[in-house]
Order: sequence, then structure tokens, then C-alpha cells
Amino acid sequence: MIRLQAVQMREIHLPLIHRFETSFGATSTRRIILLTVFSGEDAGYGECTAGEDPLYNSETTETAWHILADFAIPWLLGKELDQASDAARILSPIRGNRMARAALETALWDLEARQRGMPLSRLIGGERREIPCGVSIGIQPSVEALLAKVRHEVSDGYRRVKIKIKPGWETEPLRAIRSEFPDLPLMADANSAFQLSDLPLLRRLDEFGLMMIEQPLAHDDIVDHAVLQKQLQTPVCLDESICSAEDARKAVELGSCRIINVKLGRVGGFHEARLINDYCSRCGIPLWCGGMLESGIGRAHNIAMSTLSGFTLPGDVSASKRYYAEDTVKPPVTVTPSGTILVPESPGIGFAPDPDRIERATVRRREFNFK
Ligand code: OSB
Ligand code: MG
Repeated sequence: MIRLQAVQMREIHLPLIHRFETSFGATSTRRIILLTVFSGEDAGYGECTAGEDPLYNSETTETAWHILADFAIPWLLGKELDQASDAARILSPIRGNRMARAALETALWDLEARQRGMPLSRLIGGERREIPCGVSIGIQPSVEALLAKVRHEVSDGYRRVKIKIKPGWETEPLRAIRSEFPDLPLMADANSAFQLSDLPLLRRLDEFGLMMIEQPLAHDDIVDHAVLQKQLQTPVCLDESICSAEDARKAVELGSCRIINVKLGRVGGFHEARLINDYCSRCGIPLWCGGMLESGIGRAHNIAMSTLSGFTLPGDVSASKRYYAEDTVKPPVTVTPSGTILVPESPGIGFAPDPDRIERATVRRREFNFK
């Protein structure tokens, strides 16, 4: 049983080694909310994946701070929960704001796993002991710069490469990668930068034999994606459009995608992620774990989610050092020479938060205590 006696909330600023550019904008420093939840002697850790600006979805670091501090944490503080999954139910009256809810929900799952002395991956019902890893490469200043990045990631052993695309940065970069790496598992993520009227261009991308094209059309669309999927050989993968198991069901029934990217934050945490896993396993839709430039704590939660049976494709779960010189966990997340991450066997997320590093990166904090 969990009795939520206290919550520590902080915002940290973490500089990225390289700016990360997508079709919607660029980031150089992540503003990340970290939560520590306490029950008796046990603690659990969570990370909020909201972006700095409302450009990926409607949430931001600031909106998540508000929802957590003024609603989600007060609703749960002092409550007794039989298990962490009850938190998702209690928070469910909150509309949207799933990244804020997930930060708290995932911290409680870590806490429950530590209480029970088991790895988080096992508590959620995960099966894999090793997960296959892919990388996401942001938009680059030139095709030559992109090729240099791809060579580097391939030589590090990563199992698939995803590049970010936008109108004007798709055909040429993909053609260049394909001519040097004809057999590389390759995919492209548009983050909603195209429209159905771009169909002729998107059809021409079929020649590159991509594993999938991710979220080509509007962030909240499943109707146009269904029209598009029927005209493409390349599988469509949805990211932004899928915020719940119900969204997944509707997209699959409509034929809007053949693959789904699950992000813990976007769907509100492990409870919803498991429902998506169960539904998609039943209907044969492959899943993979997406990333939001997480620091080690969020990355550790992603590793746990990736052990669920339906997560059969390499995810955007890669080594900490690709993004951060100093991570929030010590030792940082590393990848084997064969492009996998070994799932930790120790209790909870299985990575130790680095209190000194976290303290140095902290720009604001708030504490909640139940008396
Ligand atoms: O769409 O997958 C995305 C990063 C920020 C916002 C959206 C996305 C991404 C990534 C990064 O692709 C993946 C990672 O964390 O390695
Ligand atoms: Mg994406």
C-alpha cells in the first residue's frame, strides 16, 4: 500500500550537447520537472516530458508545473492507494495535461516497485531483459552533416535510424542515406509538417523502403491519415495523435496507421500505456517507445515500458551521452555494442538519481507534506 506523505517537485535546466531541431522548432536546453514521492521509508522518481514551448503538443513545462502543483499533487497527497495504477484513476477527471499526470503516476509506479523490491519492468508486466535501441537524428544544416551523424550512430551499433523531416528536407536527405546504407532500417518523422495535399511527394518516399513514416499529418488527426495510409506502401506510424487506448482503437479501426509510437508522457503514464499494449497486441499492431529528450530518470521509465510484449520494434531509447554531458542518474544509461540496453534487475527504475547533479541543475522547487 502507498500512502503519499510528501512530494518534492523541482525544475531543472539541462543543456543539450547539440541543439535538437524538428519540423516544429529547436531546443538547446531542456526545462524538466522532476518529482520525488514518499511513502514511509520509500521514495519514487518521476520526470515530466512536457516541452518548453507548446509546439509538440499543448503542454509546456509551465503548464505542467501548474497542473501538478495546483491539482494533481493536492488530489493525491495523504491518500492511501492499494497500488500505483489507482493514481491514474484518481487523476482521470483532469482533461488533457497527460504529461503532467504521467510525471506523478510514473513516480508512484517506481515507488511501488521499490516497496515490493522488484524491478519496475517486472511490476508493469514486462518480459524483455534487453531492449533494441534506435536513434532520432534532428534536422541538420546539410546533407553531409546528416551523413556524418548517421555513420557515427551506425558504428555505435544502433539498430535503426530515424531522421526528422519537414517540407524541403525529406527526399534529398533520405536518398543520400539510402545510397550509402541500402539495408539500414530507416524511418522518417515529420511531426505533423505535411498535409494531405502533399500526397504526391509522400508517395515518392515509398521508393526508399522506409520502415515507417511517423506522424506526417496534423497532430490531432486520424481521418486524413487513414486516407493517406491507403495510398502509401510505407507504413504510417502515429505519435502525436495517440493519447489513449481509445485513440489507438479508433486509429486502428479506421486504418490510420499500421504502427504506433507510445510515449509515457503523451498517454498519461503506465496504466494507459499498458492498455495500449494489450489492445495493440490483440490486433497485431507493433509498438515502440518514443522519446522526448528525457534525462536519465525519464529514460529509465522508457526502458521499463519497452519491456512490454507489444514493444517489438527498436525505440527512441538511446544512451544518455547522445544528449547530456552529465545526466540526472549515475551511472548514465549506456547502450551495448550490439545496440541494446540491458534492463536493470534492481528494484524500481534501476538507475540511481544523482543528487548532486540534480541539485546543481535546480532552478526552482516546491515541497508538499501531508500533516
Ligand atoms: O516526435 O519523437 C518525436 C523529441 C522531441 C519532441 C518530439 C520527438 C522527439 C524525438 C526525440 O524524436 C527522441 C529521443 O528522445 O531520442
Ligand atoms: Mg515523433
